[in-house]
Amino acid sequence: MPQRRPLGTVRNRRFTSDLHPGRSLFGQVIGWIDIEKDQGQEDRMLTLHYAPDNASLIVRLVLEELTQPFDTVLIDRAAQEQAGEAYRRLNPRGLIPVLETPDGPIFETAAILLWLSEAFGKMAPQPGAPDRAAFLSWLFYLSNGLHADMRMLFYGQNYVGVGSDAQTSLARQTHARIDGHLALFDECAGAGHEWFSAEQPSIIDYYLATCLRWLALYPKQGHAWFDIDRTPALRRLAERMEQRPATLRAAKAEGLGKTPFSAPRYAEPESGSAT
Ligand SMILES: N[C@@H](CCC(=O)N[C@@H](CS)C(=O)NCC(=O)O)C(=O)O
Repeated sequence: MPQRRPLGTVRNRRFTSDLHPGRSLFGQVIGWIDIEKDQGQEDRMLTLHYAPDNASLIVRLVLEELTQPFDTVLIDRAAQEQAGEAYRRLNPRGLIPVLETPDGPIFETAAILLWLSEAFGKMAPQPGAPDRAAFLSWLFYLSNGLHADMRMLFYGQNYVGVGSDAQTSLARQTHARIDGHLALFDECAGAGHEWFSAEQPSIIDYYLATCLRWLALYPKQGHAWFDIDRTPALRRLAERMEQRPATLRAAKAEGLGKTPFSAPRYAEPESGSAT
C-alpha cells in the first residue's frame, strides 16, 4: 500500500555531511538526523511523489531497477493536489513527479533520472565517458522533444483552448511530429549503443518504453492513430523492458497488467487515479 503523509515532512530531516565531488552519493557514509520520524519507520533517503501511471512511473521503474528502497507519497489528482501550495513548494510548476533527495526536491523527469544515474553510477554513461555526449543529446531530445509533444496531445486545451477545430488541427500536426521523433528513436535503438536498447537497461530505455505505453492509451478518445509496429526496434525494446523484474514490481504497485509497454491496458491501481 502506498504510504500517505503530509507533503513536505521529509524537509524536517537534516543532512549532516558534505557530498564529495566525483564520488557516488550512495557509496559513502551519509548522515541524517530525523527530527520527526514515525515510530518504526525506516529511514529512507528518497521519497517519490506520484500518481498511478503518471510521469512518476518512469522514476519508479528506475528506482526499482536500481533496487533502491524509497518512500512514496500519493498525490490526489482527482483533487488537483499537484496544483496546491504545498506541492508547489516542491515543484513550482505543479507537475508530477517530484523526488525528494538528500540534495533537496528535484522536479522534471529527465533531471530526476540523470540525478539518479549519477548518484548510483548506473544506467547511463557517466561524466567523462566517451559516449556521454551522445547519451545526453538523446535524453534531452526525449524529454524536450517527444515528451513535450506528447503533453500537447494529452493537454491540448492548455495549448489551443477548448475549440474542437483547433484541437483537431493541433492533434494532426502533433501526430506527424511524434511519428518523426519515433522514427529517429527507432533508428537510434538499432544502432548498437550501450546506453539505448542494449543488454543492460538505461534511463532512456525506461523513459521511452513508458512513452510508448502512454501513446497507445492516451488521450482516451484519440489514440487510434498510434501503431507501435511502425517502429520495430522500439517494439522489441518495449517487449524486453516489460520482462524486467523492476517492471513487474512497478506494474504491480500501479496496477498496469502484464504487458504495460507493448500492449498496455489502463491502470487499475489499488489507490489513487491516473487523471
Ligand atoms: N516535463 C514534465 C512533465 C510532467 C507531467 O506531464 N506530469 C503530468 C502527469 S504525467 C502532470 O503532472 N499533470 C498534471 C497537470 O498538468 O496538472 C516532467 O517530465 O516532469
